[in-house]
Amino acid sequence: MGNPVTNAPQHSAKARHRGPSGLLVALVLGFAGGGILGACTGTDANLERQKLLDELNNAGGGPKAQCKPGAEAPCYEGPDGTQGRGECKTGTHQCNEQAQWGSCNNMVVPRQESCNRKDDDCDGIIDNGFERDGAICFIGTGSCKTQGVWHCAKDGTKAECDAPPPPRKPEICDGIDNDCNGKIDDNITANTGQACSTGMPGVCGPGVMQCTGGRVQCVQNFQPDIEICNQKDDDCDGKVDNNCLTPDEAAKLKAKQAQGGGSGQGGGGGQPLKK
Ligand SMILES: [Ca+2]
Ligand SMILES: [Ca+2]
Ligand SMILES: [Ca+2]
Ligand SMILES: [Ca+2]
Repeated sequence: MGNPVTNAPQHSAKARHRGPSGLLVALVLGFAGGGILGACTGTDANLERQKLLDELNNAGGGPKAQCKPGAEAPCYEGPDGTQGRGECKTGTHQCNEQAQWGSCNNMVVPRQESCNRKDDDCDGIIDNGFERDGAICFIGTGSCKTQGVWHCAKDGTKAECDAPPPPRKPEICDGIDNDCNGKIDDNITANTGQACSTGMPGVCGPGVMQCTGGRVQCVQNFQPDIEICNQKDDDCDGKVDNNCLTPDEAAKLKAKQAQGGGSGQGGGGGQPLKK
C-alpha cells in the first residue's frame, strides 16, 4: 500500500520528512532517542512513548504502531495448531523504525507432505499418505511372494518396496505358478497332448493327457450327456442307448432344463440321465 516511507533508506531521518505526518517522525525520533539512551529506566520516557503511540493510533491515516522499534519477538504465520508441530517452527521478527513488525524470519510453516520421515504438513503424523518407511512389504503372491521393506524414494514423492523379484523357475505341472507370470501351470507341454483312456465307459472313455489339478492326467473328451439313440453310451453308464431320446427330443429337454435355471440332469452336461 502507499506508504511513502517504504522506499526511504532505513536509517535516513531526512527522508522521513516526506512521511505522512510529522507525528510519525516525532514518534520514530522519540523511540530512536530512547534506544540510544538505553531507556526503560525513566518512567517519563516510557510515558512519552506511550503517549506518542496513542496519538499516532488515534490520528488515523498512517499505519498504526505495532511495536517498539528495535524490539524482537517470536512470530508464526502458519495455521492454528501447527506451530511447533512436526517440522513447523516459530520464527522471529523485528520491529522496524516505523514501529511496524518486519517479516517473520526463520519461520517454517506447513508444506506438502513428502516421504522423508518427517511431518512436513505439521498435522502430527509423519509421512501420512505414504507407506511407513521401514515397514515390511511384500511383492507378488503365493510361491512368488517376496518380502522387503518400504523406503522413501529419493525425491520424496513415494514409498517403494525393496522386495527382490520372485525366483522364476520353469513352469511344471504342480499347481504352482513356478515362473511367476500370474498363471498356474500355463504352457505345460511335457507329457501332454497324447490320446489316452480314462477307463470310464462310453463316450467318457477317450481322452487326452493334460495338466489339470496340479498333475498330468487323462482328461476325457466328452462329459456324460443325455442318452441319445445313436449307438453310443452318451451318459457313460456302461449301456448303449438305454432309454434313449431322439436328437430333437434331447435338444428340447436341454432347452427346458436351461430355462429352468440350468440345474438338473444334462443341463451342464455334468450328470448322467438316470432312469
Ligand atoms: Ca504429516
Ligand atoms: Ca514427510
Ligand atoms: Ca506350475
Ligand atoms: Ca448309456
